Amino acid sequence: MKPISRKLVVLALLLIACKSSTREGIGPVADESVKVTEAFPQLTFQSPVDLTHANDGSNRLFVLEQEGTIRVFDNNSSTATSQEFLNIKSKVSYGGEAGLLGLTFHPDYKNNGYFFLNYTRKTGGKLETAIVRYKVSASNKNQADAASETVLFTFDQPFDNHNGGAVKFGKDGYLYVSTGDGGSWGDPSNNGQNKSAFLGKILRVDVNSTEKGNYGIPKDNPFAGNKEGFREEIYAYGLRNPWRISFDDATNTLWAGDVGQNAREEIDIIVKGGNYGWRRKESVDCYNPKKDCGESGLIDPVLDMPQSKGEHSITGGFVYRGNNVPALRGKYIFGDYVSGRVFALETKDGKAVKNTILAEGVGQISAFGTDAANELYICNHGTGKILKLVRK
Ligand SMILES: [Ca+2]
Ligand SMILES: [Ca+2]
Repeated sequence: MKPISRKLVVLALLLIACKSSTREGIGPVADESVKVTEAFPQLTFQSPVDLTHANDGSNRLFVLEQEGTIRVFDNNSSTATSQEFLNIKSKVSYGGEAGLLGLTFHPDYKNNGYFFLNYTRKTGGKLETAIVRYKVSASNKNQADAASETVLFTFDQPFDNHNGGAVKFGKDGYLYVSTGDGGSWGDPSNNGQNKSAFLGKILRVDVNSTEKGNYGIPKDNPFAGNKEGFREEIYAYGLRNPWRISFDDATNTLWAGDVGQNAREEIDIIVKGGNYGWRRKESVDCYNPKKDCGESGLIDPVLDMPQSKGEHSITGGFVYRGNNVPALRGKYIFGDYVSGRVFALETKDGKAVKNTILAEGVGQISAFGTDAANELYICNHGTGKILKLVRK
């Protein structure tokens, strides 16, 4: 064989390899420029599942403990103590994937003191998700008024697992809520595709309206005013367990990590009215039915991750818009609860172009969160430590 034709053979083999690797997802490749370190070495939390700030200029952080407490502390690496902001353990049904799962502050928290929670509880012996509003104490900014609970809405949870759990405000001022498919295995009731169910969805409501009691339906929700019995709260559907979601305000993009069944994990960009496939598809594969699952109209993930590479429970993160680690700016930083890896996903026009492993052995990554300066933090569910990415 002449050298030139040998080169062509190598090139052809490379092209075949690239083509098949597309089926196996993008990358990932390693990055050696950053490392994970403890953000608040003196603080330890009990099963942290969310971290956020109040956008009130106070430079405090709030950490959600799954059993039913919110703790508040000064955002300073030398902080030695945190205070209990709210304790609703007596209301919360806790264990496995259930508990106090999501916290977000009203965009006008500074003036109205409102914040919102997503938690599981038992009413009449039956598990349900409650989306509620609380208010800060009038006299102590580090203490919520425990008697101020106002229920926006609730919906049944047929099984303990797949409760979704996130609550986030968009730039439109509406509250977005992620719900899981209700649980068990394989979405037995097909909740993801059932537009009459709250389960397996991203919901969107107007917390400043009283049209439905303590909230309203944005007029441009996909099923607002429908006569077919569809839930008017639905913003997008066909999700399995979008445990963590986030907004990238710079591009007004809603990101979700949707936890897979037993073959594939996925990262989605959520658009209004979108159908993300579950249970017809698990990420890029037909799931139920196993073939001819009616793929037209279903939105595939931005990033597909086969579980064979080690990821088994994806934890959605944030597009990094902070200053401390310039190399990460504009990249979607996310992780996996089981593999303990942290990734940086680069996209162009809504398509994945590169996925990088930033760190390994980070532990049980339950959530990512940001402070008022858009710096990023990682919750380690197992050790209770809050971590951050820094330049090496
Ligand atoms: Ca459930
Ligand atoms: Ca999907």
